[in-house]
Amino acid sequence: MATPLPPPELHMYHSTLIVSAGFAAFLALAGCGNSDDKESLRPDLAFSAGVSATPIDPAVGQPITLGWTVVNRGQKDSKACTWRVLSNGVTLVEGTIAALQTDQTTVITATITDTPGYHTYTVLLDATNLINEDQPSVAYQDPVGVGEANNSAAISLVVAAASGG
Ligand SMILES: [Ca+2]
Ligand SMILES: [Ca+2]
Repeated sequence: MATPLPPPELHMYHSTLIVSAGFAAFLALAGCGNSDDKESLRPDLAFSAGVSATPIDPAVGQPITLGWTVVNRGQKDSKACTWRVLSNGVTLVEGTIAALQTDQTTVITATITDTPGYHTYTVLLDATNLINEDQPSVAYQDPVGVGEANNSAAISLVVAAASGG
């Protein structure tokens, strides 16, 4: 017995679906969460410099603006994802990193206040790990860190107690 071929009308329908713009739109909408895993080129969000703070010597109650620049140094565009600022493992503030093309950057600022004392603020990129940034490509050379390992940076500040009194 020979193996029966699929019905010709089904085969034709399948081929038409693959090349249709409708299917491409469906992939873009429904496949955005996992499509990275199937490709060798991936985004890689990273800090293009460290985290800055203004002022660098804040007093208690004074707003502190943290700033950093995110670059997509991978070989594929990234979708929008989440950044967070943590102190002692607690999220102080979070926001959205816009979708970035390869080599595109975006500047992000976050304003916090804190109690007196020495504090370390850690900024996490792609904090919910929405984007697969592991770089399987052999050709990918990274002098700083690879993929998921370069998604955090920190700054430490001393917040002064209220003066006088
Ligand atoms: Ca990264
Ligand atoms: Ca990630």
